[in-house]
Amino acid sequence: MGAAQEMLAALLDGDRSALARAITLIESTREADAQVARSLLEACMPRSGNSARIGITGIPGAGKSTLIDTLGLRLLDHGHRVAVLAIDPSSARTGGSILGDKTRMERLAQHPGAFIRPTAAAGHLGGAGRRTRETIVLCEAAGYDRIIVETVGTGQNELEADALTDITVLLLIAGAGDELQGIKRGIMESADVIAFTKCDGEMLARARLAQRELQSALQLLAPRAHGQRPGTYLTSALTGEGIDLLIAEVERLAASQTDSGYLMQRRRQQDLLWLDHAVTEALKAAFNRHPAVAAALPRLQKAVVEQALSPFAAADELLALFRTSGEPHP
Ligand SMILES: Nc1nc2c(ncn2[C@@H]2O[C@H](COP(=O)(O)OP(=O)(O)OP(=O)(O)O)[C@@H](O)[C@H]2O)c(=O)[nH]1
Ligand SMILES: [Mg+2]
Repeated sequence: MGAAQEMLAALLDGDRSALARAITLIESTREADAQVARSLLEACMPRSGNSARIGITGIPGAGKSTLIDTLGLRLLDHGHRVAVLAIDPSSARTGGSILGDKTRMERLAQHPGAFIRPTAAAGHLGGAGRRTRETIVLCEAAGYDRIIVETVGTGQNELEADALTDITVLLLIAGAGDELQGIKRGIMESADVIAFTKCDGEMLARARLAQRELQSALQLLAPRAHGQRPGTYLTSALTGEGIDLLIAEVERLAASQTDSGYLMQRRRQQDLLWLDHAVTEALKAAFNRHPAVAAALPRLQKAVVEQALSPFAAADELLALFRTSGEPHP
């Protein structure tokens, strides 16, 4: 049995370190790893799809990781296996300082039924991890049935999280400023559940008020595709306030999405999106390694910078080179 087969067998057996190694392989940008990564993914596909995929989003410091720690432990108590994929937007800049997320989920990280994987957003458009979609598949094949994806809501990547998960939970801090938190149509419309965080101490009264305001604002929005407006919750990871209610709502939504057939429909729609992503990515990669393109690029970049050529004309020239010479099959 080859090393890849062994890794796959261990992964399917629920071995966390095999899962971690498999994800590293999937995330690898080395061309030599691509083939193995692909067959690993294909082998896991038929064993995936059986989890509830839950997106947790909110501005930096909203309390996402801390809430996930508490939430995750409850889900483990209910007999679930929990995987957390925390997408760290800072790592693209800092080169991967992800200890913050590890420490904020300390209790969960120590639990044998949980798996936590911080991933770098690494310049991927939309802010989700470059391989989060594939990572979800591997986690499900490894037996995790509650997948939590933590993303920072910067106003752009909620849609990306929406394309990865079944249910989006938007976290808000009461009184932190609506504009700042992206309380606009886009983010509101992609939320299935909205929870105020840190509802303890002095915050509780303020949060009650904010909840009432939010509920009337939500009446003005169109309901989501499955015909519901998001429920609003007051939670505290510190005191445990509202956590059980929040979990009950997420579980209720997951069950109703499955029963109504909405989940199937949504996931097939997501598959089409990912097909599109995969094609775009493969084309870009083929373009980048195309010898004639690579040879002409410095000259054309220089011409654009010197304003001798428009960016569009330069792109036309590169694409013409890509189409007419070199690799017959991109
Ligand atoms: N009082 C109180 N503080 C909280 C609660 N949850 C989180 N915090 C604090 O809020 C701060 C941010 O919490 P995180 O869980 O790291 O927030 P985050 O949204 O994951 O942050 P990023 O990952 O950096 O975007 C920390 O100092 C937490 O201790 C809570 O329920 N009550
Ligand atoms: Mg966090």
